[in-house]
Amino acid sequence: MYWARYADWLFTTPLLLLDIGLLAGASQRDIGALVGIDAFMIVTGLVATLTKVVVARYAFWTISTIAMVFLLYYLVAVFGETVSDADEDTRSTFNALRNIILVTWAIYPVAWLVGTEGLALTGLYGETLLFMILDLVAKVGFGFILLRSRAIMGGGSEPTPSAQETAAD
Ligand SMILES: *C/C=C(C)/C=C/C=C(C)/C=C/C1=C(C)CCCC1(C)C
Repeated sequence: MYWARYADWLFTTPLLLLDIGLLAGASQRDIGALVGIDAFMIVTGLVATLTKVVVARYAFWTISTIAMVFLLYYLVAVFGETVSDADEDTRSTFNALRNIILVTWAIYPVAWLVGTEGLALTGLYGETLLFMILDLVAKVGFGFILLRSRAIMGGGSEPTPSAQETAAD
């Protein structure tokens, strides 16, 4: 059951990062770097889950969480810098997607910690529910914002007010 969760994340989280990276107009190199950190985070998280030695479990959890902090920082700093040249619609979509990632992803290590892999403050049921809600917001909420964006739906070619003025001149 744990395997399925981590296999899912290993494939779906890079897609989310690819989406926001392409939207931001980030370079292949920057997107690749972010996906690399992401894969490292998921794999070290899986090791934390599968390891029997308690100290090692928390050590790998810490390594994975540091990778996540690095990933989120990279997303804000590097992709944020790239998208600053984009039009307003793209920037506001980027900001909404970035905020969803910042808030939901940061809760995953906490959920691991309070769940059955960590301190077992929640039962298996509570933990499963928590991850389900997180996955739902992080993926469906994310997809919804992306679809609403004019930049993605091809409405971005509408002339902007300044372009119309120029045409009228
Ligand atoms: C759709 C699925 C998503 C967005 C999954 C995201 C998962 C994480 C951000 C997991 C992070 C973890 C750590 C930072 C520490 C170790 C345990 C993990 C793997 C739950």
